[in-house]
Amino acid sequence: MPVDILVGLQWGDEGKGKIVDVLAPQYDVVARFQGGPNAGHTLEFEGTKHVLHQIPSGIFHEHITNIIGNGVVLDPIVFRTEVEKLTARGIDASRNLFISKKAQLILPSHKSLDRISEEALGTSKIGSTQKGIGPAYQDKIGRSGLRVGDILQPDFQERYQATVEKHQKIASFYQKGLEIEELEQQFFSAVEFLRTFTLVDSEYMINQAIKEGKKILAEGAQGSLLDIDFGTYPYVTSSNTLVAGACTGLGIAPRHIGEVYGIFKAYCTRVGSGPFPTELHDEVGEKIRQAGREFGSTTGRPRRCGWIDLPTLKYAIMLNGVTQLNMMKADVLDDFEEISICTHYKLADGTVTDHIPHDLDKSDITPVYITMKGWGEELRNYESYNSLPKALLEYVAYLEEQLEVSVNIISVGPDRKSTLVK
Ligand code: 2SA
Ligand code: MG
Repeated sequence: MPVDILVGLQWGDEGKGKIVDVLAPQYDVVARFQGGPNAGHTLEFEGTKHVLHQIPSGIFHEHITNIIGNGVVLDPIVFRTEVEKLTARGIDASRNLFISKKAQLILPSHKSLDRISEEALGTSKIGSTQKGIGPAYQDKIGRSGLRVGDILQPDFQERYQATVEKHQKIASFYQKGLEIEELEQQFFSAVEFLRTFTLVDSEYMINQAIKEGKKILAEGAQGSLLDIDFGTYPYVTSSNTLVAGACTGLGIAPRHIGEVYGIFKAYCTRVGSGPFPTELHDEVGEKIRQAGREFGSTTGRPRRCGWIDLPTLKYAIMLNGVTQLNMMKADVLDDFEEISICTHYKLADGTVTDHIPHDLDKSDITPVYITMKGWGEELRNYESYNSLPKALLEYVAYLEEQLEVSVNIISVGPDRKSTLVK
């Protein structure tokens, strides 16, 4: 049985958590392959809102095996809080959650270094979530990271100390001290808590599941334009958010990949710094932010808002090999007379292109738009895809023609039932 992969096609917050939740019941396994507590997957059902950061979105279904893969950076303190929040809602995460021994640990000093290095960048800061993601992946690639499996070793404490000493030196390079005293105690108590979970060689587990014909869904975090290689570098996260990341982040061979779900919003948002060609700095942007409740689920930061951007969407679809598209939050545009779509970029020298310049962060580009009529009515109560207002179906048909992939799901509201399938 092939492994299906779900990825965000923009800068994160496309509504991946909601789609995973809708798709989850069909799967036996849901796995996270990259990122860590910088993710915030919001699921809404039965009138309550749940935000998951590191735990896969299949956790609400008892029959699903949830795996935190080797490509993830795991913060034990955040993990503990997440598990406890689930427990308070009557969900025992330990029954169906497995964690790779090869996942990297985020230490309190990584979080401190994240803050210190962002501060040092001043106005050119990345706008990171300050969860320690960058420093933890630096240690992974620098071959000095501590992994989840290390907590089972007798020398864990010593290795921890040696790592913190190294981090201390980095901090002093910035003429700062690490601020970790308060967190250290919490960290070690959370590590004890983590030990009570099932730590596994998840690559064996996943490949065994493939062999047994189990249905597996790999759940991406952040978005394609935040990918360390292909995103809007340096304003990116520190992992491969693309489909390729699922291969290395779980130990899946490319030939096992099946369906690739590409999730995007009917408009576009971004948190943190970095280029965003279609960003709206006016009241239209503000209207989208309010209607879409566009505030970060991890940090609460207001998200930057703008129109949909076809050049970046085409790029993300190409890099991921998307087989079907899911369009989220269409209802946010209910109240707009006209909707704009960026089809191309006009470069400083007058060239019109739909390719993404490698130096998007420095280039002076002007989006080229077409406009379409809005539907001007509330979508929330629609119950079937084909009965949706004509103007919306025309908008979607235009996207399908340009993107050359079918839009199989349109989401018209936050609830599970507002997810309309073609
Ligand atoms: P980091 O913390 O090192 O990964 O930050 C690097 C850049 O990546 C962006 N980033 C995100 N963008 C959108 N959503 C993310 N997750 C949270 C959510 C965000 C939140 O799902 O709501 O609550 O603010 C996410 N994670 C990382 C980040 O803004 C930097 O631009
Ligand atoms: Mg999010």
